[in-house]
Amino acid sequence: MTGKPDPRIRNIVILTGAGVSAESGVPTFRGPDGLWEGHRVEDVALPEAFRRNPLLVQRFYDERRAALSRVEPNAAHLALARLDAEWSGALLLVTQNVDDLHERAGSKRLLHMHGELKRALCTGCGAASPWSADLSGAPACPRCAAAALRPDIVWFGEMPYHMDIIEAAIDACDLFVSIGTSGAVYPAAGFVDHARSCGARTLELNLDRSAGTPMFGEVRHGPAGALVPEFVA
Ligand code: BV8
Repeated sequence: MTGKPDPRIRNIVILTGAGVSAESGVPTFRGPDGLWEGHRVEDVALPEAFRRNPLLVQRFYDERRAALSRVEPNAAHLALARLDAEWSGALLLVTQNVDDLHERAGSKRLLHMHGELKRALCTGCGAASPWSADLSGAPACPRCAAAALRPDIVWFGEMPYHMDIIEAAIDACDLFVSIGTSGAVYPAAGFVDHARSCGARTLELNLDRSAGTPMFGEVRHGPAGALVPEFVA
């Protein structure tokens, strides 16, 4: 991309999923040792689950937040950060991931559509605040002091963040790239269709076939740590 760019490509939208962080040692959701293997989605990633058993849900996210200090960005994150720094056209990196590896690699033009492990949300006043400690200790909201913090994570049935910005960027993009996602969760899984209807080229970089593969104009299978630096070069 940054070497011999195609003159027809100015505006790029990139969607990442758990597969982009897999080589950093962050478990995916639906893989052989996936996160959902250890937990039923219904028990940890639904507002009802949080209401029913807040401590179980807080601990599920506390464990994942604590694990962030033990992992590093991989070659895929670093290549995307280089593209961000060098690409003169429009570029938006939309991640479904709630880890902070894209930021730590240096990506700036980045949106977390499913929230972030390192942020908390107050169920009392709705304020979001940076958070890196355990939430299972029922800490108080820094703004309203209510003991009502939850992970700032978009659960099933909740509206993903930044959808207006994301949809406008896809409307205007010439290239839509999906990296490391199973295409199992909407609305993210529907972005490729939206991009195609706007005439964009579509490329999937994924370890193996996903639910979205048939919808992409071009598909490359392999580890993100190898495919993404190749794509960015
Ligand atoms: C909403 C919490 C509306 C964060 C998550 C339309 C049709 C059908 C269903 C729906 C629909 N619209 C809405 C729904 C319902 C639902 C949904 O999609 N259900 C599915 C299961 C059918 N969607 C929602 O509820 C969404 N909300 O639409 O709200 C609304 C409207 C009005 C008012 C209010 C609401 C909310 C979705 C967000 C849910 N939150 N998790 C967390 O805990 O982390 S979803 C969860 O799955 C994660 O966020 C994750 O990001 C997401 C997708 O998973 P992937 O990232 O793709 O990971 P996965 O393990 O599945 O796959 C990994 C891939 O990587 C694999 O393909 C693998 O091959 C590849 N890979 C592995 N290693 C590598 C690799 N690739 C490259 N290199 C490697 N090394």
